[in-house]
Formats: sequence, C-alpha cells, structure tokens
Amino acid sequence: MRHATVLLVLLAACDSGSVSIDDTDTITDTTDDTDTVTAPAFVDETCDGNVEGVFDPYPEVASVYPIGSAATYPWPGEDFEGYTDGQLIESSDDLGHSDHLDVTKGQLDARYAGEFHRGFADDDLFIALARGLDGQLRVGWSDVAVSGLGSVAAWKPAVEDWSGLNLIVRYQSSDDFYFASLRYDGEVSIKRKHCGTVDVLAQDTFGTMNTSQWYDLRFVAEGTTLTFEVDDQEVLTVDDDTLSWGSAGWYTSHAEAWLDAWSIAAP
Ligand SMILES: [Ca+2]
Ligand SMILES: [Ca+2]
Repeated sequence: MRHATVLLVLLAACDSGSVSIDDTDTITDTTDDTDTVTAPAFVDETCDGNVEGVFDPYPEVASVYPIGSAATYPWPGEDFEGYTDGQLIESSDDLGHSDHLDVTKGQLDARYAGEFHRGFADDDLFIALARGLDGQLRVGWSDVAVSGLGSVAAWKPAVEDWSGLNLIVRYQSSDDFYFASLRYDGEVSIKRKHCGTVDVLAQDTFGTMNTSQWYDLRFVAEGTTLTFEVDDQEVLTVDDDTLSWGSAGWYTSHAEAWLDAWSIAAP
C-alpha cells in the first residue's frame, strides 16, 4: 500500500501549489498495488520499498557516511551577509548552485531589508538542508540543534492550518525526517515523516502567530529526545527512536518567509 500512497503524494506534488510534506490524512489510496516500481538504493531499509522521485541525500548504504554530533562535524552557518540584494542562493532546479546547502523544494534568495541582509523564500513548499561535509562525504548529524530566525511577511492564498515556519532534523530522505512547526493556526507541533507517512509526535497551543514578527526557533535532537524551542522557551519535547541521524534545515509552507541566523550546533 505504501507504493500507492507515495505515488499519490508525488502526483499531488506535480500540481503547482500542492504540498506533499504534511498531513496527507485526506489522501485516499485508490490505486491498486500491481504496479512494479524500481526502487533506487536507499538508506533506510526498514521502509517497505521506495519509489523514484524520493530525494535521498545519502544514496549509498548508511555505513558509508560520517555520522556524529554537530560538535564533531560543524557547519559554518548561514547569516546571509555574503550576498548581493536579490542574489539567487539556490533553487531546487540546480542543487549544485551552493555547496554548503541544498534547496530541495522551492527557491532561496538573498534579500536586503534596510541594513539587514536576510534570506527570503516564498514558495508554497520550501525546504533547505544544511550540507555538512567530511572530506567529500556528506555528514549525518546525530545530536544536533538547528536554529534560526524566521518571520512570515504574508501568508500565501493556499494557507492551511498547519502552514508555517518549521525546522528539520535527522533528514535521511524526503520521506524520512522530523520537523517542528510554528503554525498559522497558533499551534506548535513535532512530527515524524517516516517511510512517507507523517505522524504527530507532540502538539500544543502556542498562541497567535503574527506576521511581520521575528521568531527565534530552535529544534534539538539529542539521543532519542526531540525538543522545540520558540524565543528561548521550550514549547514541546518528546522521545522517539525512529531516526537517529541525518541532515537539518528549514521548511516553510504557504508563507512569504524571511530567514536569518541559520545555525547548526551541538545541543
Ligand atoms: Ca547545493
Ligand atoms: Ca543576516
């Protein structure tokens, strides 16, 4: 059944404005399972097969990659100071444009706001992952804190309750990662996407999420504990042992979003 579900999600993603990442509860699995799908090499062999179109930054077997804390494998960070106003940093059309990050959905631009130099993303679905390297090999962070400043300038017409600013940890593929969300509906949540299925691990009421307000977001993975902080306050924590390492970064949905001070550090 998983093949069919993933195919539907991928098909949905082909429509402009559709989002394949979040609560796909309403997707009805109507296809049969007789299609033969050739699965690419995939790091998470616990999943029951994977289809083409899944983005996998770790295409070889997991043992190939340097796995460790962000203390062992640092990432230089992105403060958006080194660009001209309007400069393209990367888009998902060309993942080779910037070496230190991968924009796997949408586009990331540098944009000036007066004296401040920020990142800007305004796609319905935007994902950017830090790309840590050890020699030529992509690093997988185990214990890691991803943090950054985010501000929604305006919501897109397709905004949903769950739209908002999100941070990602332990991203092993576009089907396998954790994300923490500060949401349009005033909720905060920590969710797990594994084998293409999204599950809520923790959720609570945060309060109104204002536009044109900067939020200081931090998502920590340490051992099996995931913790989400907003403006230096812990808002959610939960234990889950499904994913133990991966990349980390930003995900925004249905937002014209300003980003800054993107950091990867030890918890
Ligand atoms: Ca890149
Ligand atoms: Ca900056």
